[in-house]
Amino acid sequence: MKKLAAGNWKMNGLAAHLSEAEALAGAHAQPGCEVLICPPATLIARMAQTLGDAPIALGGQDCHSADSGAHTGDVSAVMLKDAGASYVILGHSERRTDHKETDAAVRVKTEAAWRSNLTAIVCIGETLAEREDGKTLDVVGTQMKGALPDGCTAENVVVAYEPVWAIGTGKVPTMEQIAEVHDFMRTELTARFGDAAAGIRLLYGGSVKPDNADEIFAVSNVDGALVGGASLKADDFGGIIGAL
Ligand code: G2H
Repeated sequence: MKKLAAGNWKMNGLAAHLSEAEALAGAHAQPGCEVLICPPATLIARMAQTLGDAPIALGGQDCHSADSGAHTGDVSAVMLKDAGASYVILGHSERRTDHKETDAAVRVKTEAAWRSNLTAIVCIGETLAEREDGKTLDVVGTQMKGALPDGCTAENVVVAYEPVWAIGTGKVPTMEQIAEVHDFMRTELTARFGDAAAGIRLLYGGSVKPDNADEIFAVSNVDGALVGGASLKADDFGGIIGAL
């Protein structure tokens, strides 16, 4: 399995920012792992040009469930593909909060991504209150059941565990807490998808930095990271890629 370092630029990135992607392309030469940048949709096509043949994949941060139509302000999976994307992040907790996205909505968006041959990175994770109530595995299991369609394979889906309380806060779960959830996720995937589950990559996301990437990547069933803030600077993201 190729490990994956995925950068989520969120709502950051103007044309001037393309130089960070260029710097990363110049520095990155890590066989055996895959590097992905998910910039704002406005930059995907230009970044595809900037990166040229560099071994860096591009992705969107959301897509609509329909392929086209009267949905002002939305972007479809077809459009992301057309712009040069091969991945799309779906169900990030910021979208669940800002746009009231449910697991059912994430599921139909995942199916839309598949119609366009995009790999869906489906995000799940508990809030602090849910963890303190001892409900973490219940929440994660429910989100996986609801958001993942039938037919998940190593090629069409990646699952990202992002505890909401660790996102952009600098707080990171203990390695035991990450292992507990990732082992549980693998077990759930195996129960539902059989042999295909072994190759589905499980990313950890939430305050991943160059100085904690080593220990996070050493945790069982962690197959890479979904990185927000630290993916905006080529040096930091390069450090995380180097730890894979
Ligand atoms: C979690 C993560 C990227 P950050 O949202 O998806 O962001 O690394 O800034 O916590």
